[in-house]
Amino acid sequence: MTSPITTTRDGDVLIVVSNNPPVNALSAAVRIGIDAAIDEAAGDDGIKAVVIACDGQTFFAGADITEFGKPPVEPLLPTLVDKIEASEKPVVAAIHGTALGGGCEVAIACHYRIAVPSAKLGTPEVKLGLLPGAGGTQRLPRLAGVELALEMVAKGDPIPARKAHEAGLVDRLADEGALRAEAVAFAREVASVRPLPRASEKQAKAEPGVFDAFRKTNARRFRGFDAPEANIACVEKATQSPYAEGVQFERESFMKLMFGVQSAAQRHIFFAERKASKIDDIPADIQLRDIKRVGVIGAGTMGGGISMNFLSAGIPVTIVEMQQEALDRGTGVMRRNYEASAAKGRMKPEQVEAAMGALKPTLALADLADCDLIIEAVYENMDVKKELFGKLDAIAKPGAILASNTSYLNVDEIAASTSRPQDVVGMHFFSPANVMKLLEVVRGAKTAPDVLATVMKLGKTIKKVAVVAGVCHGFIGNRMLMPRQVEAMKLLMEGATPEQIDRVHVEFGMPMGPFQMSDLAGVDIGWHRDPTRIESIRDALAAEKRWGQKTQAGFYDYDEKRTPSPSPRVAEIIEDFRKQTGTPQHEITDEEIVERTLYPMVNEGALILEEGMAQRASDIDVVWIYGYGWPVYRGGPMFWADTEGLKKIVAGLEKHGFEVSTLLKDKAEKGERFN
Ligand code: T1G
Repeated sequence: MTSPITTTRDGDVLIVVSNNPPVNALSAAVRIGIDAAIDEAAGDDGIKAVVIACDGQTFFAGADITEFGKPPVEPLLPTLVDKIEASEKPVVAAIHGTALGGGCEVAIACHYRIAVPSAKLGTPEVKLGLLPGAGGTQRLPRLAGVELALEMVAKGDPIPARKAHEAGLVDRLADEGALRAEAVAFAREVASVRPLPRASEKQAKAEPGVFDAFRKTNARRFRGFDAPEANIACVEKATQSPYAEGVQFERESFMKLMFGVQSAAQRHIFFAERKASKIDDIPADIQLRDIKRVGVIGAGTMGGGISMNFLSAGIPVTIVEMQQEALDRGTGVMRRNYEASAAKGRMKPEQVEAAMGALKPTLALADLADCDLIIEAVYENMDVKKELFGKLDAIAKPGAILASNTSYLNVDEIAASTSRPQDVVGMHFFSPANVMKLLEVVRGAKTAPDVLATVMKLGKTIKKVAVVAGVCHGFIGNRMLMPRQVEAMKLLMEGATPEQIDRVHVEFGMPMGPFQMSDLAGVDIGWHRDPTRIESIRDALAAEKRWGQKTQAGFYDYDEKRTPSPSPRVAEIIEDFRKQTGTPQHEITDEEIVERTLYPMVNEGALILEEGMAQRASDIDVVWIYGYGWPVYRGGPMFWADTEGLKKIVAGLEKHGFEVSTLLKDKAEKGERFN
């Protein structure tokens, strides 16, 4: 098999190039090739310097994650990077694209680094539940300083080459398109400079208290995760010990994380997110429809947020409202959102103008006639949606895709109100639509393959994580939310408090519990709006305008800063219902709350798989990570069930009288996993 590494000579400079698509992952073959090239340089007096570069979209984007868990193949990356640094001839890294993880570690083991301005350097291992395991936590603080090293390894976000250059992580910036030539010239320039600059020989100095201050500042962000603290401890070690000791500590810390559940969960989600974009029964090279202009109906919170996704991706939008006042309000909110992003430095002012300039507000539905995709975000009522789609059928051009943003209604029924059901699909955005990454793409019975593939690809274009869902009540996410909410209400009736149930969920790692979520979304959502009809605790709250945060009272009381506190009035309402219904009370443990609110979600997920409403268990995990904030270090409901053990899940469900799905029971009996 040909090596992905080739070497060529440019005079006295050896150029080592990796061609290992798609991201030049540092596979065994790449490592072996680089190792041989370093030997070649060492053994040839005619070679005075070395350049390491990559073909394709990027410099090495990290260790090859697909090799994790397999028998290691020499040379391991830590060995290789030390060998590069130990070279007696200068080695120059020529960086384009994203030098990430092991790729960044190769770069900082080189004596010099030259990069194009569009390049980025990063150590995202923490996002995989890991840490840079090839000397990165020891070289980075020595090369770029402790503060920047902490930001890079503990948060995992890449930095632009210019910032790296300012920090001394990159020695020189090259012109875009001239990287290879400038790298060779640079190598020739430094060929005889001695001593060779070796990061591991530098000192990493820290201001007193810098580590604890960093921990304190980021405590909320790191809550529940193992890897951030492990990264911080390694950088701290780099300021206290020589490189050899520090890298040993790093290695031990890396192995502990690698074999822990959290990293397995986070690596699972890394691949699951990418797998979700694939549609099993549609060829990847299917001809897609061209989406040049998008129409959005409704300029409310959802319609405005949906529109921003396309405008930010450079796709013009025609947005329709029924009243001028609502249209103006909606477009005003969009502008304010963009301006807020610009104020935070996330956008340039000219980008705000470009986005708003590509927006065409109108009161006329007929103005959607030139749109290639029309998304409705109107009132969540089947009759309203069917009437609207009937009108769209007459207005939209042939081949236009008609999408509903419904969060649980039957897309087939909506499609049937048109003469083109093959062009109808669901696009369920999560609120706020311009922020939440999840997009459930609901495949109708008659949705054409190219329509589905087009919308899934468009999801990636607008930086969403798109997941295919089947037509069922609530699709994937909301369908699994329902049993959780039903059981949470039952637990209230039987003796638990909203605070206890929410605490269990927050301690589990959720951003908030069921009742905090209700108060945020609105206790009155789906309420029949008749204050005299009180058939549940929720009706009683809604009847007293305890609609949640928006009325400073819901399941909790809220102060002007929306800080929640337990509500004596809610306790009374719950007590009244317990008495009225004569519900038997019992001491409810945290474990029972987990078994009765989280296990039924797994059961519903299994039913979703049984019915073919999701393509794969990992898609369900992706939905809950990106749509509801399930802690990524637990890998999603189905991955978590695997780690709990399906037998334990089945036993817990049966203990509480739930009917266990066939698929879940079968897998438990056979000792199988969902993922
Ligand atoms: N190893 C193996 N495959 C990888 C990979 C990697 N590091 N990175 C990406 N892929 C695959 C990915 O699964 C997909 O496959 C295809 O490449 C395109 O990826 C010792 C231990 C580089 C910014 O965490 O962030 O180094 O679905 O769709 O949008 O200290 O990929 O086509 O079959 O994401 O252009 C650290 C992870 C590893 C970087 C490109 N590195 N990758 O984004 O393409 S651990 C990372 C990314 C490590 C050392 C430690 C992104 C990207 P398929 P893509 P993209």
